[in-house]
Order: sequence, then structure tokens, then C-alpha cells
Amino acid sequence: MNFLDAEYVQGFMRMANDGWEQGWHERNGGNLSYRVKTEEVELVKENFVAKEWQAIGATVPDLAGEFFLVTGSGKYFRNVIIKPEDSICMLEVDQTGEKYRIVWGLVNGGRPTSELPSHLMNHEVKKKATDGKYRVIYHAHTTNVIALTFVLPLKDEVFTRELWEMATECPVVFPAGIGMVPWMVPGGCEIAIATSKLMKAYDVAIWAHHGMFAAGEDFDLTFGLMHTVEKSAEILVKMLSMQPTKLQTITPDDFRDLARDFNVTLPEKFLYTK
Ligand code: 2HA
Ligand code: ZN
Repeated sequence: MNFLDAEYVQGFMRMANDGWEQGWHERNGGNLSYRVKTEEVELVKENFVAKEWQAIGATVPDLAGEFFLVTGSGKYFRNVIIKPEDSICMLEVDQTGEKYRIVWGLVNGGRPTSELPSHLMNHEVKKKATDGKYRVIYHAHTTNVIALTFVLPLKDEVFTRELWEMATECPVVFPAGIGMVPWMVPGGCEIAIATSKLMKAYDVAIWAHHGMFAAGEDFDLTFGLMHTVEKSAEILVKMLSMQPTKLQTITPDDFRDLARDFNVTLPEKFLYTK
């Protein structure tokens, strides 16, 4: 089968374009990765031409032998649907989990996303924590979330609670909450370690003054998660722009009622008295 005709490749490209249309991917901002299923690798492997092995910059032994579809470093989300073979690539992780090689794409040269260590370390954590169910890691420069990292304390409890309060669906969409990474140099192993630690507990991590990481089972759920958090942040920015205080809001007991009826567990650490 032609590589670009595979349904998951189409889904990947559509998600990248949806993110572009949301305004989350100025220039080469953001990156996306998908852990490909064995049968999906089989479908397209007649198209593979393996390049040389390269260091990942992190060690991910639990991803040994896995294949990933990822955006390219310096590539623009805007271009993914018009020139996918230049903008994205399929890569294979070696048996030690220390190296990768490109097997399709990036036809004009280049490397996988500069955030490859964060993507792969997050995949490793999520693969283990969800029995292999989670397959998507998405990083975007979401405007309103970034704006909030200048005015709210960079604490998991504060971001989770404030964003939950802005839209009733939020605690149902991200019941585990949100983890905060203080400002760090992007692209390296250190920020990857900090982020993947948070991913053990959460599906969302916010990088202060930079953007967001979201993890999920498939493209719909992961894009939907990013979209929901950013929408909630937009409401919070609008609310704070009107006045600094709320006249009324969703209370801790309201959240407990919601949790009961919607069958979700909301950690009590987010339901503190203000
Ligand atoms: O340019 O978003 O964090 C890609 C990025 C780096
Ligand atoms: Zn970024």
C-alpha cells in the first residue's frame, strides 16, 4: 500500500493540519508523534528505505523495536498536508532503545522533531501505564495556556483547579489533572525527564512560557484533550481580562457531585478550599 494512503498516516496529517488551523503552530512550532501498531507497520513497509542509525539522546528500552510517525525538526505543521514526505517521517527504534533510524520521509534531509527525547520518554511512560493503549504524544504552542503561565503560580493544583472551573466538561476530560514544568531549555533530556515524570500521573503537562504536551489513545482523543485545555484557558484569560474575581463558580462540592454522576475520580488535592 502507498504510505500516504494508510488511514493512520491520513489521521496524523489531518491532526497536524487541525493544529495549524487552531493557530498553535507558528513557523516550525510544535511536534506530533504516533506509536504505530505492528499491523500498520506491515501495511506500508514495502515503502521503507532505512537510513543510518542515530542517537536518540535518551534511553527508552521499553520502546525497543517500535516504529513512530513523527514531525520533522524545523518543519512547518502548515506544510504537512501539502508536502508530507518532506515534513514528517517514520522511524524505527533499535533493540537497545538508544538509537533510531528513519525508514520513510524527510526526503530532503533533516531530523525528526527536536523534542524527540520528550516524545519518546513520554511514550515509554504512557505505554507502560496504559498497557499499550496510548499511542499519541502532541506538543503545541497553545496561546492562552502560555499566557496563563505568566500570571498563575506554576503549581499542578492551581492550573488544574482554575482550568477545571472554567468549563464543566474539563474535570471529565482531564480528571487526573495537569502537571507543570517550570521554564527549562527545550529539546533536551532534562526537560524530557521532567515531563515524563509528570506523565506518570497526568495526560497533560504545561511547559511554562512555551506550550503544552498532551498524551492519548488516538488522534481524536489527544487533539480533543489539547483543544479542551486550551479552550478552558481562553475562557480564563477572558474572565481575568474582565475582572480579577469571580462572582460565582463551580465549587469543590459541585465537582464531587459531578465526579459521582460521571463516574470519574477527582483527586482531593485539587479540591482545596481557597
Ligand atoms: O520548534 O516546538 O519545542 C519545535 C518546538 C520546540
Ligand atoms: Zn515547542
